[in-house]
Amino acid sequence: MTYLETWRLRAEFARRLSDLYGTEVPAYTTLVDVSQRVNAKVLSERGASAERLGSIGRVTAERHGAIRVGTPAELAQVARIFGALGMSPVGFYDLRDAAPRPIPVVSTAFRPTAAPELAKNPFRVFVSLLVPEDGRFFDADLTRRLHAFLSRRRLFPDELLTLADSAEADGGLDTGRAARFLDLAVAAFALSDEPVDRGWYQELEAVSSVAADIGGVTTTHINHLTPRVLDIDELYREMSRRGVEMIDEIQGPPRWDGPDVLLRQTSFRALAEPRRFRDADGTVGSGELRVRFGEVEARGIALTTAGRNLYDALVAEVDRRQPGSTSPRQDVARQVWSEHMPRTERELAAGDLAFFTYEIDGTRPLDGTAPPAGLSRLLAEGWVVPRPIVYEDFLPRSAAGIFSSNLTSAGAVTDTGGGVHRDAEWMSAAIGRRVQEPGELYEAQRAESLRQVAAGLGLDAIHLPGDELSSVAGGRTAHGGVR
Ligand code: OOG
Ligand code: NI
Repeated sequence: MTYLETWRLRAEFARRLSDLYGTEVPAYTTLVDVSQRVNAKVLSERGASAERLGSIGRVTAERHGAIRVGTPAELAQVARIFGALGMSPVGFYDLRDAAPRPIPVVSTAFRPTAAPELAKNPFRVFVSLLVPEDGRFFDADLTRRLHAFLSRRRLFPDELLTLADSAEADGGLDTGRAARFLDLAVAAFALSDEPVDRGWYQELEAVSSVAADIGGVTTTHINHLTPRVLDIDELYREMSRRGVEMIDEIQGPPRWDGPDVLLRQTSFRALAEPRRFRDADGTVGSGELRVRFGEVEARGIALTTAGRNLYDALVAEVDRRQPGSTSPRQDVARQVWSEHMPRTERELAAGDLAFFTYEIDGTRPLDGTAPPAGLSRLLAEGWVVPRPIVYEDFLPRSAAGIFSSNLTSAGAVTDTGGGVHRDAEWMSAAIGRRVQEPGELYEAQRAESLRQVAAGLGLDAIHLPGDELSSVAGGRTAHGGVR
C-alpha cells in the first residue's frame, strides 16, 4: 500500500489508539476480550439477526473515544485532526445543567456521517470543551487564571496539524507521511509524564474533577475508549464475575424483548494511575490520579423526533415511579416500556418513531395492484421492507451519568453566578465547521432510500405516516412528502 485514504487513516488511528490505551489501562484489554467473547456468543446463538444493526466486522472494530479540551482554539485544532480522518462534528450536548451532577463542559461528537464510511469504520470521539467563563462554576479570578493557563499550553504540534490539513485536502496521505501523521496523532492523546502542579490541580478539583482533568494539566489524553457489545447485560455480569467493579447500572433504555433503540452504556470506575506532581516548593514527587475509566456500549435504532419524545416521556415516567419502588431502575423501566413502547420494528416504522431505510420487497407476488403512495400502506401491504438505521450518536443523560460516576470530588456549583449561553451555533463558530444535527443525517438517509423506492415503484413521492394522517384530516399532503 503506497497511499492511505481517509477511511484507512481512521481505521489505523483507532487501532493504534486502542493498542496505546491497552498498554496504559490494562483493564481495557480485559474489557475488549470480554466484549469479543460476548459478541461471538451472540453471533453463534442468534445467527444473522445478530448482525441486523451492523456486521460483526464493523462491531468488532467499533470504538468511541472521549477527550476533553480547554479552549475553542484547541477544539478547532482537534477538528482538523479528526477532519483528516473523515470525522466531522455532530450533535451538541450541554452538560452544565445535567443530572445527577452538572459538569462544566459542552460537547460534540466527531464521526463519519455517510453510511458507506460508517460501514467501513465508524470510529467516533466524544469531545468536551471546558467553559471557564461559566460563573456558576468559576469565579472571575479563577476564570482569568484558567484562561491564562490554557493560553500558554500547546496540545498539538504544528507538524501534526499541517499533515492533518493536507490529508483532509487530498483525501489521504502517502505511506511515509501517513506513518508520521499517525505517530504524532496517537502521541498527542497519550498520558503525559509532565509533572502536574499539585496546588493548581487541587484548586480546580474542588470545583470539578473534570475541570482539573482539563485545565489542571498541560496536555490532553484519551479519557476512555469504548468497545461495542451485542449483549451488554451479559458483559456486565461477566465483568463483575471477573472482579471488575462496575457502576450501579446500565444507562439508557432497559433490556426488554422489543427492538433495541438508541444507546445503552455502562462503565467501571476510574483506575488510579501514577502521575508526577510538582509541589509549591518546586520538588517533583509521585502521586496518583483517578481520571480514566472503562466503558462499553450497545447500540440500537435511531429514533425520529416523535420517537425521541416518546423515549423522553418514558424516562420521565420511570423517574416518577422509581422513588416509590423497591425494584432496580431497569426493572421499572422494563415495565414502563412494555406498557408504551412498540414491540416490533414494523410498528416503530409505521408509527414514524424510528429511522429505517426501505427497499422494495422483491418477493411480493405481482398481483396487478398499483402501489399506494403512503409508507404505512406500503409496509402493511408488503411492498417494502424496513432496515434499521443505527443510532450513531450519544445521549446527554447517559453522558452525564458516565461523567458523574467517575468523579473524585463532589464539586462546587452555585446558582448565583451567571451561566453563559452556549449552543450548536456557538460551537460551529468556535470550530469553524458546522455542527450537524444527528436527526438531519438520519432523515437524509431515509429520504434517499424512499426516493429510490419511489422511483422503482413508479411513484412521484412517498408520504411518511405523519403526513398521511394530516392529509386524511384535510392537511398538507405534499408537505413533508419525500420526493
Ligand atoms: C465523556 C463522557 C461521555 C459517553 O459515552 O456518553 C461519554 C467524558 O468522560 O469525557 O463518553
Ligand atoms: Ni463514552
